[in-house]
Amino acid sequence: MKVKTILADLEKKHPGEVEYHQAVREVLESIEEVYNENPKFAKAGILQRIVEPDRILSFKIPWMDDQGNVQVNLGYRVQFNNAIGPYKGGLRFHPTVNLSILKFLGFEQIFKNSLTTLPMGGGKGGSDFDPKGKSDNEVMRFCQSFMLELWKLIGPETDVPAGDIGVGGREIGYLYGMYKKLAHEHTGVLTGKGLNWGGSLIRPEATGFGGIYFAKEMLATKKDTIKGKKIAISGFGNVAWGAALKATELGGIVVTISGPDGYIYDPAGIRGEKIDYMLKLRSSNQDIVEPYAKEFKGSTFVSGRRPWEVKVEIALPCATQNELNGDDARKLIENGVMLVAEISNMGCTPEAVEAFNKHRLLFAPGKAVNAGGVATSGLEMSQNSMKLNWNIEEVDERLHSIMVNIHNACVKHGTCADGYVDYVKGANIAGFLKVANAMLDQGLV
Ligand code: 2IT
Repeated sequence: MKVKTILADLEKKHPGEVEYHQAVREVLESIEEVYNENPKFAKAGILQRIVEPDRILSFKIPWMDDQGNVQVNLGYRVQFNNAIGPYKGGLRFHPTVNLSILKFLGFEQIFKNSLTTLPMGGGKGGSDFDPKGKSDNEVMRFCQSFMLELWKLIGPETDVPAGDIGVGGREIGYLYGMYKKLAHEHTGVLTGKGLNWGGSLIRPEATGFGGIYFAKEMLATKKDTIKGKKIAISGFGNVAWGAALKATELGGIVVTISGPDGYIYDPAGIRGEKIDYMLKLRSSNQDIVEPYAKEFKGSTFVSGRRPWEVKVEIALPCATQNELNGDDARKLIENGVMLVAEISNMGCTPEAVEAFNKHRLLFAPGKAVNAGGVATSGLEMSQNSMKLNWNIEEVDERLHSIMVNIHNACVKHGTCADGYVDYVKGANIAGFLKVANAMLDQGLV
């Protein structure tokens, strides 16, 4: 079956699931050539099989708030593909969560996890629960109720969830506590665990660190470095924090962070205690960045706007999907941006990606750039299996070499006739080939 037909069928079968369609279209269009050149893929129905999740668990999460009122949220786990390892991928708690978003994330996760070279399949889950303004006790009761359903479907060799937006160390702790009680075992069923109970060093920093290691490799193809470059970062959560730390360490000047309320412009650079302050902002559970401007002189808060209007050399979306559109891309290009790397999942719209490619800028997609997060989850799983812990240097070195290898895979499969590296194409082809060949080996299941 032709790629065009598969895409049209998918859109008909799942009307309105626009993020899911967007993610599938991007992958299928970039692997079309490889797919057409290898008739064995079509014969085995690889594409029709890979675009549909193996199964989806959907459930209700009743919980009680601090006022004694009953609240009900929706929960999901999408087990997408386990050809190369157990299902693996984060849980997102955010009011915008729906099946389209989790299916796009789960689909992307297949190829991202394949790129890491570690044995992990693809999955994703979450809830429309809004952590904003909730107390610790409310978050705990919600997580316990969530796990009461989820635990039946997961296991250290079956499906290993982790964090994503709205799910950090605190949530993983509450989720893990309930799983442990229900399953009556202490195993590596979740990653992003606390250091005292099976977690890995560097996991909190890994997505951001990995993203900067990847950007460094991209710049190296132009014999350039991060040193002295002005950088716009969006978001102010875990990913933005890790990216700001590593970018600053390498001599970059991070001039923005952002939240749903607007963005902070700090021309002196967000460094040192200002990066620590991001953690404080996050733990206040208010989902706003405005207080930063009151705390640090010389910085300004720009209400209701996104940071892509600031003149920078490097732009790093670190918040959520489709957070940088065609207009933002044009502004960045006018202002002389040279590198855009998605550290968020599918941070740029297709129009933005097209504009970057047309201008032959360095642009790389989330599934390559942010793979350091899940890769370090994979390293956490390895350590859990061995019942041993690696030190910081050991984990960081492995993370670094994984990111260099992902970059090399993108260059190998994505270099165009004029020498331009199409990282989207490279990441999709490299990620796809491994999974598709594993599916061929394992027969029609
Ligand atoms: O999008 C992602 O790769 C994550 N949220 C991390 C997933 C994981 O299993 O560590």
